Amino acid sequence: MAKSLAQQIMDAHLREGRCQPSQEIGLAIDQTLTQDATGTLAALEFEALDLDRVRTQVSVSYVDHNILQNDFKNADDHRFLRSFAARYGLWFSPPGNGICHQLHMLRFGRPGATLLGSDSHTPHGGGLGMLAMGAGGLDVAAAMAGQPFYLACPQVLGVRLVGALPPWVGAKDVILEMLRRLTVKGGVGCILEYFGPGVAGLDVYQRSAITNMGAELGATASIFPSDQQARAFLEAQGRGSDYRPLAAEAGCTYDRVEEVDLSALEPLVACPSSPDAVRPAAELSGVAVEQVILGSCGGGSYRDLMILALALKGRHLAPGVELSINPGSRQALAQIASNGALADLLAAGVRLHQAGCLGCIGMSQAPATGTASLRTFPRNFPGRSGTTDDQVYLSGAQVAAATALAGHIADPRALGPYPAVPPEPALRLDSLVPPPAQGAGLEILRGPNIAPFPRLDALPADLACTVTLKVGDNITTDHIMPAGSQILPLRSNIPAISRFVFAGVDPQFAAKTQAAAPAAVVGGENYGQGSSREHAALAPRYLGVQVKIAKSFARIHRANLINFGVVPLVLADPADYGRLDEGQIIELPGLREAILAGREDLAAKLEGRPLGLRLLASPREREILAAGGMLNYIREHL
Ligand code: MIC
Ligand code: SF4
Repeated sequence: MAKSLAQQIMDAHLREGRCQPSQEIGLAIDQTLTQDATGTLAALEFEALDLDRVRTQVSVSYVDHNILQNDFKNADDHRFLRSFAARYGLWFSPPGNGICHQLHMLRFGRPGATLLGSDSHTPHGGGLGMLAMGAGGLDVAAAMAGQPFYLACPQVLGVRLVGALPPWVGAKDVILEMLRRLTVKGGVGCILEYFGPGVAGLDVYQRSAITNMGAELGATASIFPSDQQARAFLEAQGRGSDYRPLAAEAGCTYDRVEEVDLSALEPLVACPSSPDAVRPAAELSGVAVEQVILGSCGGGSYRDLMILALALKGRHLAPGVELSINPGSRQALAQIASNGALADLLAAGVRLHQAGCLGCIGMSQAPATGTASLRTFPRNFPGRSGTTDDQVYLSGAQVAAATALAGHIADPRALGPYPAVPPEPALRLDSLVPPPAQGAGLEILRGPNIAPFPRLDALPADLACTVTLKVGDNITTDHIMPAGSQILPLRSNIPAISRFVFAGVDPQFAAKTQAAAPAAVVGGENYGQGSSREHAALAPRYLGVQVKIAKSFARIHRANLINFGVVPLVLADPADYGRLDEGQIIELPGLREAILAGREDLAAKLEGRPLGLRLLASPREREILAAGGMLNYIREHL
């Protein structure tokens, strides 16, 4: 049978299992990436595996999320990561170099390879024909140790692109259209594979802007074929020899096909506070905007910067509007400096920041109270900007330019002729530190911000948990474990960061849960969508959360829960959600035995009356749960 591109790459990397719907498979991982905010835990977890060196083709440790050195904490983390990389054979990318996803594609991306990253936007690399997936730090640490990456075999959803993008309509509008149609849970359990006659006209920067935000659909990965555009991109990076043509086999069929006519798209905007609340920019001209930011992994590429610069050339920002630029990479910044575009941007009145995540993860750039902010970022979850009750809109560079010039959300098609983006200057600039040939004996530098990893107990035979919080649908890991400049510096310190679990939802959560432990949290559909941060599983576990009950779970968060011994249970009858409330006791007698026996339906009781709870997990996952998490499981098996 003719195979899709995703299937070909999965087959070439299949180490365990059979690729059949919802069966667990183990895929060999060629490359890994970590970033500082998830990377310190991943590094501590890798150390716990007691190996001498990483066992991948390439592993890179990027510093891009927290680059505000307010005190020793952040600098400690960077120093730790640099010394860890040297000791264990990883490349190291220091702060200021750029955002992991942008830089990884520029320097290491290789069509047909597998990439696992401890960041949910790792699918960015799919723009270059890679099978690139996000995961929790522990799964990435295991991949660094040469272990396969385990996941439920995804379905492959074909996205057939036809036509060509009209003037002032960009790649972001393609993925916003997908979000409008499929919603933030429409891609769960799927790889989105783009194909069709519309693909050839999109360059790799446009493709990766689309695959990047496939994460917002909940998709496992998104992928484009590797063709002349991929060749041109790799040649521009001085890596033409990494090119390899790849595409779906002729006549392949997909589990489902969605068709997008690029010619019919218009400039789109995601409204507060979800990436799928999509509306045409033309309908939002009543929204006054005081802050515009161009940047992030999915919106700060050379191409994005050029579109903004060309649109702003010879014009000036509207009075009262602030337009900030967070370049995606040092290279992109150098490129617009070398071709004069940076001077046009500065003349138009923009504020220039260093390359990095910055405001996208609430590290500075918080908007003023009661004002709207429009950003080219991938996410606008409530409060993520750092301002409570924020109103964050998402768009591509075209709408961002028009909005900054107008002072309200504006349709860029009124800006006149659409300028063509010139080819990128051949400037390959970064400060990547290669791994030394030998790392043994090198010291790992640990400051006081690097707290030891907490020990977790094995699952008890029986459990009775108190529900300490009930939340609704589409709860994000930003709700569970917020980021921002107060909390992000604590990512290497679980006892300290755990005080902030659900801080924006219920400030009493940490104290209540510790007092009531063992505890349970109840959620609705798509619980734990968004970021890959394993802190959203580990920190609640540290407080005493043993069970999470939801109508459904997002992929990465579910895997993280299992990795830290929190049992992810789904309601057999979603209507039972209405019966659950804070303060109730859920009894799970014989839980451990039931889990190990492979039972799906568990005999639970809510306040003495039966409650249908279901555990959908592979035999491997069940053993991990019984052991109290993956590190215990690995220790038991060594
Ligand atoms: C995000 O965009 O939410 C983040 C911050 O990059 C996260 C990673 C993290 O929380 O450190 C992600 O996407 O996984
Ligand atoms: Fe960084 Fe934002 Fe991209 Fe996450 S989505 S990696 S915070 S730029």
